[in-house]
Amino acid sequence: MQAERPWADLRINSERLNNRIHQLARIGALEGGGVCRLALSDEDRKARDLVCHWMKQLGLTVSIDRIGNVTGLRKGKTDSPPVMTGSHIDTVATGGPYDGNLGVLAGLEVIETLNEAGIETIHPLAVGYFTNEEGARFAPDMMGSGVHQGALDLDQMLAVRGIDGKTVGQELERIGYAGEQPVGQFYARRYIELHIEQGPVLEQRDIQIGAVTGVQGISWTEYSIRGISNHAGTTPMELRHDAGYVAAQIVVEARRLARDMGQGQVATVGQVEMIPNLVNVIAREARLTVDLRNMDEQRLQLAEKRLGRFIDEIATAEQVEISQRSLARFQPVHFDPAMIELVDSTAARLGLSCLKMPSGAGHDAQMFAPNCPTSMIFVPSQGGISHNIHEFTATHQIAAGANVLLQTLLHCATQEPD
Ligand code: HGY
Ligand code: MN
Ligand code: MN
Repeated sequence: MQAERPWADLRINSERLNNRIHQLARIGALEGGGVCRLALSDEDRKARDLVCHWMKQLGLTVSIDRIGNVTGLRKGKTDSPPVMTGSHIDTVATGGPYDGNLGVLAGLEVIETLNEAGIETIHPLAVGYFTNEEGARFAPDMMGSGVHQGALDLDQMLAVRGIDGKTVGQELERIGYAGEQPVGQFYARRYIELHIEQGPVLEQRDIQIGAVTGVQGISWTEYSIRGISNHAGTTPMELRHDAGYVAAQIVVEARRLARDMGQGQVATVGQVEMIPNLVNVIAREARLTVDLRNMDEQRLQLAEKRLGRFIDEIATAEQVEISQRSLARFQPVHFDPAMIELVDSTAARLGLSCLKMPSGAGHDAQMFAPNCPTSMIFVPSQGGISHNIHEFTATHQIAAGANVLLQTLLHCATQEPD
């Protein structure tokens, strides 16, 4: 039986949370605004050091595992598996101050609020930040949390070579975050993550909180196209084997395919490079990435199949060679119904409007979902934009989300042991 909630009126300190968000955002700050803090970069190291410093200031026991995930643990009356929250502090190269960072810092704000109120919970609480959630420098994304929860293999991930040629293992050593803690053995009693929505839904519907029902499936593939470079002026069109032209065809087809399929199918070509990339040379090679996503696994597989067929056809027509490499492949994830209800009812109790909704973006929470009751709390993104230096969520919206996080974590951490 859930005892009365003596802490029902407890609230976070919004100003303190915002100060931390802006202090952390100064690490990797870009000239015109926004943040560039690629995983395992020097900026990531500085941010890691600062968050570890805050964790220690709050009396948390800090541990670092073998892929650099960092966990701050707050003791409870029992030493049962902790109720956990967290997210990531690495960003894409043109990121904002809230993606990932909000979830980690709101977790610390919850801890500080509980410390100030002198509240001891039955179950321990943990706040974590996970290595390389973005996957922008080293694919796949959700790498650290995937290893943490046993979904990805440690040695394989340490060997991953990034877009600049360095491996994850080398960079972890270089920045001093190759920890001792084993991976794949940390089980949380519950996992709840606060994150910006990064899409337009909450703002368009004027809703304050999202109770996240799951995460769509993700398929990242890199295509390497090999044609024949030749003179731009002397080579008749019918004699060309133009890798650049084939790459462009794939870009157009990815968009066309997604629009044709509808039902939530999305497709993105975010990276294209041509070699030798010169104005008067027919491209000998081209390399591009395709990101396909869908909440339905069957439809995601259909999109992969249709794109694959198209690519085979144009390779034959242009007489080029195309090889491919999977960079990430995660199935859609459904969160725990009771945890979704808890987020929804907590928002209602705080007088906040709430919408149950899936996540278009990948998150560390999806790696916990197979192992423990998990859900997420969304707050609106202004203009629905993210992975963009103009990413913005207002202070009052952040406070609303952090208070829902506070109350859901307290609910879970003060439940009588099963
Ligand atoms: O790609 C994603 O969905 C996340 O930002 N890593
Ligand atoms: Mn994120
Ligand atoms: Mn992101």
